[in-house]
Amino acid sequence: MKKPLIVIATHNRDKLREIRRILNQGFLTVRGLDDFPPPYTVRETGKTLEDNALLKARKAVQRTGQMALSDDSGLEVAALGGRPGVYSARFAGSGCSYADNNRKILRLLKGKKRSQRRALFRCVVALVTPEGKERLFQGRCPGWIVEEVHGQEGFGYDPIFEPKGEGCTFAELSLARKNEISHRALAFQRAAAYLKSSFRQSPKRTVR
Ligand code: ITT
Repeated sequence: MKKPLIVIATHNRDKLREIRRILNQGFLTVRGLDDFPPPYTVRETGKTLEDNALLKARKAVQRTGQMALSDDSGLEVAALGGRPGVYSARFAGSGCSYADNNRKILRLLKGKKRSQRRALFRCVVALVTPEGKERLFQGRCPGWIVEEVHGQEGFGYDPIFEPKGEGCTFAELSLARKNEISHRALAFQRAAAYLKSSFRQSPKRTVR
C-alpha cells in the first residue's frame, strides 16, 4: 500500500535534516517545503511555541494540500527569566546569526556559577491534517549554558548548551546521539508513534 505523505513545515535546512533522520521509520514519505515551490514565509506572531507551531503547520497544509508537521523550538534560560524562549531565532536582533545569539547569551551569563546557568530546550510539534485535525506533542531537554562555545556539530545554540548527563555540548555530540536525547527528537518521536498507531487503526490512512 502507498505510504502516507507528510510535509515538514520548515525552511530551516538544519532542522529538516534532523527531522528526516528522526522520522526515518519507513512508514511515511517525508517531504520538505522545498518540494512544494514557490517558497513562502510565515510570520511567527504567536506568543508561545504552541501558537507558532500551529501557525506553521496550518499554512503548510493550505499551501500543499497535504498533512503537515511543524515544530517550534526555543531555549529557556532560567537566569534570564526563560528568555530567549519563543524569540530564540532573533534574540540578538533581526538578521542576526547563530553566533550573534550565542555571544549574547554568554555575555548575559558572564560570571554566573554553574547552578545559575540552568537552561531547557523545549520543542512543540504540531500535526495538522487537510481535514482540520490538530494535535500537539512536546519534548524537553534540560541542561546548562557552558562558559564558552564548544564543538562544530549541529546548529543554533548547540555550541553553548550542555544537555544533562552528556558532559559536553550538543555541538560536540554526533547527530545520531543528539537525535536520541534532544527536545526535537522526543517531540517528533511522540508524533511518529501517534501517526503510526493512527494509520494502523485506519484503513484510509487518516489520523484520529
Ligand atoms: P522554522 O520556523 O522555519 O522551522 P526557525 O529557525 O525559526 O525555523 P525555530 O523557531 O523552531 O526555528 O527555532 C528558533 C531558534 O532556536 C533556531 O533558529 C535556533 O537558533 C534555535 N534552536 C532550535 N532548535 C535548536 C537546536 O536543536 N539546537 C540549537 N539551537 C536550536
